[in-house]
Amino acid sequence: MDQSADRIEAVLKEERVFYPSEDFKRSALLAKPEEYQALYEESLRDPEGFWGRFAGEFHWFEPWKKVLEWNVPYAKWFVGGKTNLTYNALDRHLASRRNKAAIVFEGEPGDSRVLTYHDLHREVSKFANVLKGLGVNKGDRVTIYLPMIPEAAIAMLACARIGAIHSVVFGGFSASALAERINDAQSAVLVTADGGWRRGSVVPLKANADEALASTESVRHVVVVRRVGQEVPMLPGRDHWYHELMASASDRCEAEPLDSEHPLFILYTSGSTGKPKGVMHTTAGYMAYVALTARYVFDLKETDTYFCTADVGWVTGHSYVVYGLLLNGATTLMYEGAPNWPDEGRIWNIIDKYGVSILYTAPTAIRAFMKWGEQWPLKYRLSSLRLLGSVGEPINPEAWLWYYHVIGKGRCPIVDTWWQTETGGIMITTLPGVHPMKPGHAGKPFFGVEPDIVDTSGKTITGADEGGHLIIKRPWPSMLRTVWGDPERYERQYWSQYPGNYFTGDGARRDSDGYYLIMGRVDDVLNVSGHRLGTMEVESALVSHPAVAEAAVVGRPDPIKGEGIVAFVTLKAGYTPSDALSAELKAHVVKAIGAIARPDEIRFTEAMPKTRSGKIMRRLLRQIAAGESEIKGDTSTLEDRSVVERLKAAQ
Ligand code: 6R9
Repeated sequence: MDQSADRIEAVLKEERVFYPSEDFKRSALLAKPEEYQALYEESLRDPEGFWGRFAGEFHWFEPWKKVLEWNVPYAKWFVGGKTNLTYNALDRHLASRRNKAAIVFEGEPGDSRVLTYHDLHREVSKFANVLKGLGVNKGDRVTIYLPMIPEAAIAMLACARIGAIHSVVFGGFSASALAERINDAQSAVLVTADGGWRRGSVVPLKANADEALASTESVRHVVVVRRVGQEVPMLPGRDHWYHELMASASDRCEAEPLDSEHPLFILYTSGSTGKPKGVMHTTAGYMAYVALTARYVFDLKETDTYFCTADVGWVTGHSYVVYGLLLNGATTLMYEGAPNWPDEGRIWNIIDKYGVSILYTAPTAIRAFMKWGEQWPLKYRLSSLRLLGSVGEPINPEAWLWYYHVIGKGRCPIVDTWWQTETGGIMITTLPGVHPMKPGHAGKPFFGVEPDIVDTSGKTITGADEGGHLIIKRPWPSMLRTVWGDPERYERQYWSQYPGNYFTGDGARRDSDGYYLIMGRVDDVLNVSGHRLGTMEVESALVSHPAVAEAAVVGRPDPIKGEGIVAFVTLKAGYTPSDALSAELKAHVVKAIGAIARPDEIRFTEAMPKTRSGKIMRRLLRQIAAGESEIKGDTSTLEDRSVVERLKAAQ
């Protein structure tokens, strides 16, 4: 197989199409385009019938009276119903899956635990009683600041069991970011750990928590999980060891019947302004949507072992490490640490060790794997894999093809899933047994999702392959309900630009087959001499050059062209920056896309400023590219500040 020819061709034309194998289709839950089409059409024609039918699979304490009530921009799903997400994710499975693995855990140091549905049900019930014992009531907020350990899922589920609202804060966030989120949610309880493992060192979670708590007032109790075994100060009366509280907690706690629209969680995400938004999701609609998407997008089978590398601190971890999988009675694998610890083969080692059948990861990770080299995955047995997924950012065809060939060995379909914290679940993707795949294209809308591409006046763009704003034209069950404590921001941010439609903030194009290609955040779309150009398209071109490991392209104000293109580039080992290489890369982009995409400047850098979830912070690069001396806006999600300092110093 000639991969490099694949790559170049895909970037130049993006016309290659890959089909799911007959083997995959034979056992797929959905394998016929007509089936998808019929279900999709039904979901738009009769959303109440469609969603009512699927939600009917769940246990309800009281049936709903109406499937959907839509008062723009406020939706209520399964109005009047009472249910409990954990009843459906745990209790419901005890009869048939009691001793099936619910969570398989691999710690960074190599320790391992398996929790069956029976175990998880018991632990969640106990921790729910612990929370009650600490005075947590229905509707109270609980902040969870934990490593990727089973207790994170247990704490989330325990909240959901009693109707407390969890706010998970990624363990990589700093004390001040944690404090800001605790204050915004006014959390009554904080669940944390003595620390977590990351590249062999301890992340001092309890120390960060203590620092955060110095500037918060709402937290009455702190529960501390012992993970790393380090001495940490415990404040009498406020701080409690998890294992001590659990030792005396009853393992019986009935799931609380909750209104369909009872808040389930708040999750903070960066917006265009400095202050993170508390995206709020509710119970029943979220439950129905994440369960159905997990089932069909990942083609879940009883025998699957599913591994998503996202942290529970992000929405992907909420919906597709924990909730969507457990609702389907599946086995979900949690890994605590870094993908390159103790070496660059760790992810492949885990897949081999547990016989993982579905892998869901992010393009940024895939590009890191590429950079580390094929020798790592080649060392392990990956034959258990049958399906691959990608999420979080546009995947460049080169990474897609590497994933497909080197990891999937050309056997495994790839689902490139577009969605957002705000959407709760996957919105645009191919279904693995149904749709041909086009590298770089996310694909088709999921059931119940009606996207459109519009120009800034809100008019539908009908031409194929013409860029515009991606909007969603009707409510779907797992859409955010509000921004916590700021309904005005909710209305302004998502519903004011195209009244009656949800504005995603992303740019996209639709091809003649109805496949969506996500171009990136609208603020990442360049307008060069009146031509619309996705930063990602230029980046794809750059990374298809053998010297380039990663590229981030931003616009820079230009008096003549409107915007000029600055490309930040990291090189693969063995290459050094030079004027000649810079010229070569520019020519390479021109060859891949056209002269309009020629970067005005290539800036070589050793590292990109990234969020802790691995997204390149282009907002910062734009400011650096524009030569601004002060970096403005929220930098609390930045993984390594020194990267920005070095980039500025290199001006
Ligand atoms: C799930 C998640 C949302 C933003 C979104 C878009 C980008 C996510 C993508 C993708 C292209 C995909 N994004 N998935 N872009 N293709 N498959 O990542 O949520 O952290 O809120 O980010 O990520 O720009 O608007 P979140």
